[in-house]
Amino acid sequence: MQNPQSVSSGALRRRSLMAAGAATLLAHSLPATAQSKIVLRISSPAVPDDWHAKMWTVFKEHLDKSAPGEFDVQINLNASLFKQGAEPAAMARGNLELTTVSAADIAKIVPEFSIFTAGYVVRDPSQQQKIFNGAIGAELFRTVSEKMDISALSTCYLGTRQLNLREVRNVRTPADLKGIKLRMPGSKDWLFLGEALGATATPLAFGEVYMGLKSGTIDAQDNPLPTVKAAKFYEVTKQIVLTSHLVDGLFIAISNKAMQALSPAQRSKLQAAAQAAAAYNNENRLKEEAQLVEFFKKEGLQVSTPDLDAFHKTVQSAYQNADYAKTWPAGLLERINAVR
Ligand code: KDO
Repeated sequence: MQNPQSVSSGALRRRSLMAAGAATLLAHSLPATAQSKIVLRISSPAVPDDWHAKMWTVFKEHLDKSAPGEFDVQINLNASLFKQGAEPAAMARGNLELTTVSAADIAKIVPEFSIFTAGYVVRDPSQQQKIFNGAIGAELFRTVSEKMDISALSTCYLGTRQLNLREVRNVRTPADLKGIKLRMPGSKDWLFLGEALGATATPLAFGEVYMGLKSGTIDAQDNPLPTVKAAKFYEVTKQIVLTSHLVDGLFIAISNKAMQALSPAQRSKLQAAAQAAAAYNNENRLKEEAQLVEFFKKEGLQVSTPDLDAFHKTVQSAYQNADYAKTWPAGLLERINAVR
């Protein structure tokens, strides 16, 4: 009988080769769920109740149906995996596969994208979809892919940004916001917008806004109405001023490395899932946005409409007079305006 301790190294190699072969055979005969799946890690600062958070479940379910057992979609909300704005860098390092990237995040690396962070440029959600699903989007997303190594899969309407104040104030024109500490997300494009609106822009991460409003370290924040509801900012504020200063969007994006690892069939399934997720977000958000003024009034908030001409003029001239607009490619603003 052979002493197990004295097996030759050749025999050991043969045994481990046989074991590896058996494992491969087993893997091919096992149901797909037991095999290793392609992990898709998603990170978003969105709160679970917001449409651009819920849409990730639509994405996951869509993929589970079209490619059963092929993907392991991991949804991380509330900035629990990466902090807001850190997602593109995490994707570049290979630590994250998917996220929703904002125009401001893109503009940090692709300066011409900052045109979409400027107040009163995009007119409405339908124009926004046409811009990004048309020739302008195709050109800009090519540059984004080259410079950021990520691919935009679909465009989500985040909503139209409005001002939301802790205390009621008579806001007719940007001058009435003088001295107001307006929280903005923490990058230069956002801060420029806050200042252009007439306020004192203060950077703060999304996850800290509720407490900032509650404690009074900030006087106001800006976000689309569905987010004001989902993140419960209405609980700690008394007024909404309908400035409609930014028709905001987010792009579902995947790292090129993750995309390239997929088969052509998997790529098209992923693309379809991202389209379905964005469509779910867009439809529900638009519907809810149209109903929310009534909701906030019932919650006791004052909802007012300022002198929109004054806001348009002041904000637009702030951009024209700044060096800022010089980073926008010649003719891009005119091309955007021509999209109907
Ligand atoms: C925000 O921080 O106000 C903002 O609305 C900015 C967006 O670009 C996006 O990051 C969004 O937060 C988050 O998805 C949370 O809703």
